[in-house]
Amino acid sequence: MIDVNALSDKWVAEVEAASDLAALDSIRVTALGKKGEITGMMKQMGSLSPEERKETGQALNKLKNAISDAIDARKTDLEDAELDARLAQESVDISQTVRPRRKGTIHPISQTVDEMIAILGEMGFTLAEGPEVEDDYHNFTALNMPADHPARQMQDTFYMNGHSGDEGSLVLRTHTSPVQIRTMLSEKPPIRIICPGRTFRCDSDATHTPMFNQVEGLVIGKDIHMGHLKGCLLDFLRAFFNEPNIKIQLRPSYFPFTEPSAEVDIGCSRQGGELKIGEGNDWLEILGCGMVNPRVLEACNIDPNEYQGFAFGMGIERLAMLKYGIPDLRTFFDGDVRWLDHYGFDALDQPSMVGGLSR
Ligand code: 2U9
Repeated sequence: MIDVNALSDKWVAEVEAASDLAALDSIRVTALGKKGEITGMMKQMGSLSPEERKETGQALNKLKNAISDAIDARKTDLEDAELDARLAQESVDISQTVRPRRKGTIHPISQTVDEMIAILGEMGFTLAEGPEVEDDYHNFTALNMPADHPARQMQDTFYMNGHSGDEGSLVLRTHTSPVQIRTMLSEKPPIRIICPGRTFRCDSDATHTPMFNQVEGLVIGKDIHMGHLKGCLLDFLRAFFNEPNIKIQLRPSYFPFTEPSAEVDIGCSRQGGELKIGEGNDWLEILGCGMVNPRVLEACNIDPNEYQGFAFGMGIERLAMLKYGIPDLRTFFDGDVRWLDHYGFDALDQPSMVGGLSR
């Protein structure tokens, strides 16, 4: 008679000692495979009497099940151990600090826009945005530049395919002013918005790039006058250059969308070829501004007898160059990582009026 318990103990001990999945499979084949020991014993049952066959069959089935169960249990253990080992080997220590040399930086344009938004936001302006592909009406006509106005030629416009000159035909916006037109058409005064964004002019030399960034501001309300405009710009420029005593002067100028119009200079010194903002007796042109032309208000269904407004516009690259001592405009668009390493900003250095504007 077969000693099931002894055989079971022998095979289960072998199974439990299997050190890996390959060894375990080899044990399975030796015991239960086609030519395996247990299979061989089953094959010999034909020579037994019916009673012996029944008893031996039951015993062998019990043995087979015991070995199979042991193999399954060991297989699960070995697979778990293998997975644990792989996970341990492939694990990444996410608590490891990033190597500073390989850190990305915030582009000076983004940083400067964020600073301007922080200052003007604190002063009560909200952000407005609009499309970079504009129609002729919002980019020109509504801004007091009808079809044959000479100022249109001065803007070096990129015309889109199929531009016909009528009000629906498309251009790349030459300024962010159409955003203000759209806001005035969709909202009632009082309005206090800033419009940062990309603008496009077909011009390329040492001081012009075909794409550049602007921030424009617009205030519409009752009894708004140039004193408000000058005070607003003075507060903004003092905060932006972190120079509480900065002086400004307004020189008469001309823009079709403002009347009167002015260019704004800030006080500076240019001793020994070095430019210093906020001191000295020289002047440096920094932005343009004016009172919104009544024709522009009328085009936006705002009664100029009831409401007035002021507007200003500035080039972001120019202000970033002055603030951060960046000598060449074209380097902003080169995408040179060495330049970004040098002039870029820490991602955590987010400008705010309480936390400071920049390092
Ligand atoms: C509306 C009405 C008036 C926006 C203005 C300027 C003056 C200006 C230039 C500065 C440097 C453009 O980037 S730059 O070349 N802009 O001088 N912009 S007033 O006046 C507006 C805008 C919108 C409805």
